[in-house]
Amino acid sequence: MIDRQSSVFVAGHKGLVGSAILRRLDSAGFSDVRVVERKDLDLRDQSAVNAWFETERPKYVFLVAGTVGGIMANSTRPADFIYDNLMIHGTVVHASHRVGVEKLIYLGSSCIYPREADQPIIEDSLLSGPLEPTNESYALAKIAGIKLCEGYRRQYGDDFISAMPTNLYGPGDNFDEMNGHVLPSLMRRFHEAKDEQQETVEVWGSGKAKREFLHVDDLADACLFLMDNYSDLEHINVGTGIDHSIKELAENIRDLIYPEAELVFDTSKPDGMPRKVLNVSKLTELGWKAKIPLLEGLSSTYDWFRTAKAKGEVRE
Ligand code: GFB
Repeated sequence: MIDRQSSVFVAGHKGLVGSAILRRLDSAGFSDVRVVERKDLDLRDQSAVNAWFETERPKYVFLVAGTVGGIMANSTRPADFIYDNLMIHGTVVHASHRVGVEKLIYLGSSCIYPREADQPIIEDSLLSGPLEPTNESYALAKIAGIKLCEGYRRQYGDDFISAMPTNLYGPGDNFDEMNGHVLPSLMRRFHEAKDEQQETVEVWGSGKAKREFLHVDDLADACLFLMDNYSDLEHINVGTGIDHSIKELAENIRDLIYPEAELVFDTSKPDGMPRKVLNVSKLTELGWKAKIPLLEGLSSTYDWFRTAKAKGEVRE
């Protein structure tokens, strides 16, 4: 188990994942958690990151910073997605090595796997075929991050591990209708449609694509579990192992927010990967399982959204 009194750095603490990691570290009794604001440290700048690590000397690192977004943001901003992520992963891993960080966890994404990978996707599918074009830049940067951690372990013996989460959601998500991921984008669209008493709500694509959704508090719990229990070269999948069609997801969100609405599918928008569900047996065998069922997670996330919106605290 990693020492609860030691210094821990959470890179990306303002994001969906980073804020959930902070909540989990707090509930686990960590007493020395360090964070840094973006205005005070550009994680893409190696010399600035080196200087910060030399001053702070964290013992453990949660590397959960990055430029992220849904299918539209990925398709329209490929340069940002590849550059920002390649740089951030490189600087933080390298600086962690330089100051002798004891253990680091790096988060990839299920989009690292080939578009035609056998489902549910096993860890070994990595680099076995072409990627899904709508998120190729992001996936390539994420694959480079996995190989960085592997490289530093092979060459220097650094205890750097990689976890591959499936599609995430929860409090603190980006609820922007154009740039967010499907779940928060649809939540917002149904919420606004209800406010404006619109009869129909638009859902992108055919609705047939399938996705697996993991509540971010489950992910944060899995990250701490892996920091405590896993030290190996191979990346490890984190998910529920259960997927749903986008149509099912949209119906669940409609039933929760605005049951009178009629769904309209806009097939001019991309479906992206047809299916993307992780095989989570490796993690299950280690003793970890997701706890928050989708319907419960949808309801608590919508409660969070409404409260945050009323306070003007929703990221968009
Ligand atoms: O979460 P999402 O944007 O990304 O989901 P991916 C896209 C799927 O949801 C597609 C459908 O099948 C869309 O057609 N969809 C329906 C919508 N309505 C909407 C909507 O209003 N907004 C959005 N965004 N989608 C991401 C990658 O892929 O997965 C990231 O782009 C990351 O890089 C993430 O890896 C985990 O699941 O397709």
